Amino acid sequence: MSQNNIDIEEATAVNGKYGAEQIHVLEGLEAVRKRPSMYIGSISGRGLHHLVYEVVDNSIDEALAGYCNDIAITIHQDNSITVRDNGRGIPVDMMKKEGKPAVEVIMTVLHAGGKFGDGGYKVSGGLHGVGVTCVNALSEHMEVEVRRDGKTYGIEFARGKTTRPLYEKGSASDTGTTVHFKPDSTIFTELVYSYDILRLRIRELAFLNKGIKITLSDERSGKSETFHFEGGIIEFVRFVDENKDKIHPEPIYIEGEKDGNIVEVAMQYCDTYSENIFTYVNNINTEEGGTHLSGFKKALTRTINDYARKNNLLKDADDNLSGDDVREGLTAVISIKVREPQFEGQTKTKLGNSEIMPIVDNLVSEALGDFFEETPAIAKKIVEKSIISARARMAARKARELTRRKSALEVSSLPGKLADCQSRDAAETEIYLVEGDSAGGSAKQGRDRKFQAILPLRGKILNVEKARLDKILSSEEIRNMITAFGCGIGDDFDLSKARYGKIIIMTDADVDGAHIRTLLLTFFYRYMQPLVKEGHVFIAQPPLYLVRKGQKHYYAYSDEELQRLLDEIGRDSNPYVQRYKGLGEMNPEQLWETTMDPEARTILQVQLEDAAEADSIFSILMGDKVEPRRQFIEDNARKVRNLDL
Ligand code: 0RA
Repeated sequence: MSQNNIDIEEATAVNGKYGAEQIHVLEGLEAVRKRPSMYIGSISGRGLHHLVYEVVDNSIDEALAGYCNDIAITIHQDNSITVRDNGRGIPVDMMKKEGKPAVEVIMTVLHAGGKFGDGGYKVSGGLHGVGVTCVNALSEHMEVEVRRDGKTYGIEFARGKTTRPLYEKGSASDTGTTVHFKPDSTIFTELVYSYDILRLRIRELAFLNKGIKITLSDERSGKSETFHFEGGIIEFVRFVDENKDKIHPEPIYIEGEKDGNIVEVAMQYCDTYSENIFTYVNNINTEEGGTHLSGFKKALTRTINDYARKNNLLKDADDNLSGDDVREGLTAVISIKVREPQFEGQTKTKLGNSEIMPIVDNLVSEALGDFFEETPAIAKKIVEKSIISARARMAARKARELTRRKSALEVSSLPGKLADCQSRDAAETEIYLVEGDSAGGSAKQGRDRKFQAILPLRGKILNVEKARLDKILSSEEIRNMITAFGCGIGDDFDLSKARYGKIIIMTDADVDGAHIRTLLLTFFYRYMQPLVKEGHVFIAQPPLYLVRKGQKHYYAYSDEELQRLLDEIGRDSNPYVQRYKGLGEMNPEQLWETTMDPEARTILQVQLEDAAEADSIFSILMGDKVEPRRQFIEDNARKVRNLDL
């Protein structure tokens, strides 16, 4: 209490006119509770997990300021969360104007955090950077423990309101902050934390902020992992490329600072065909790119062309290598820290600051130019790979122009195998990609032709992970999909042209079906990524069993459901159980009522939680190396039915 007594007179003095301020504070918290989605994006699982990120971001800020290197996150049995750090501890001294300790103001006044900041690279410039105050407002209960000046302090809140003012708990041998909160069950529709979702973001933060040790523990399962990367984004790139064959052994690393902007790039070329650039601003994934990405691309294209010309690897008569050519097989992580980021774009994940483009461009050109001069053997390999890519691209362009010219025409150019729907409103239309012609036939008869289109696929489609665009475009199954979807492919992809709102993969519930599904997902992920990112791709869930009893019939979609069903209808009556081996065993009516009727069916939406993780999974599943694939399948064998990307 001693600390709090200092300003007691002041506090009482201002308390009179304090009524108004106090009301203002409560209004702020009320606003958050009334419209939580405006502050944390959603009240579903996404928002629930976002609460943790908000709290962790504060500890990361403290680490970026150089005062903290150890953060521990714990999921408790009751799905409450503790975040503990070894920073300076939130200040507890009395604030004269507010008449309250700083920690209480920070936790209860919206945007108060900024006042205390020392001009660091606040993550709070970001998507929902509304800080820990919102987490407090949306928690049934929150306790903050501060270790500072040899003492431990505590303060408690419920739904954002102080329930126990700051008190002294005892002594402290270190400094730091511990925040414990339980999300409000009257606000959130989902209350169970996913270890795997938190893990992805925490690992990402550990990659992006080298040297910080971040531990995630789950008391529900006993699981615990520590992420700590001295190499930072170099290790990030190594991780993404873990199962690929590299063109050069070590990632190229570029680091620099200009006008207070910190730029870090790690990049590596592999013997693959896709391009993977992950960009971050103040630890926020800038999915829509922006000026930092543009600066990087400009620098890369120019530096490689300059080197190729200077060393006669490109002749006078040759065209310049294009951006796509020099990025084939490239994995890169660009992470920059900017004091006042401006975020633009549809999802506010595009960096708008124009001053950043030349900064990244100059830094990368210079560093990469030096690297090429110092390691000509690697430079030559990269140029040669780009030249091969340019040749393949030329061939692909011809094939693609054919496809595009065809798709420009109307119905007549649509694939013969496609049974199109009547509606042209993508908000209601869906296309089923069906394994095999016979199931395709049933689906065509069973569907609602008003809004459901059917495209049967014959057998396995081409593995796009192992082929270049020209070869990919020579595959008939793939061309059929491109024409049917109508939105192009790769750099030409345009989601607004999509002819269907939902793409539904319907394969048999067996190994071949799973393989076809993964092949399709790989193709969509690599060449039609917005389809996946914006949630347009779904997986149909056909039943596994048919159960007949007398005149009645039932379906079961899993083994557990079958057991439950049999318990319900009584086993002694000897119901007839049929296990479906494939979609082909269902007649059109059955297929409609179990798998295609929007009123009755379940479909799984494919979600992309983390692009780096997805890239790694696809290169494991579809790449050249057999051992990691075997290992992955073994590790995930039980999860396969719900493969999230
Ligand atoms: C305001 C000012 C200072 C530190 C913090 C806030 C702070 C906040 C959080 C939230 C979680 N962990 C945190 N650690 C620190 C600076 C304090 C000083 O100048 O000593």
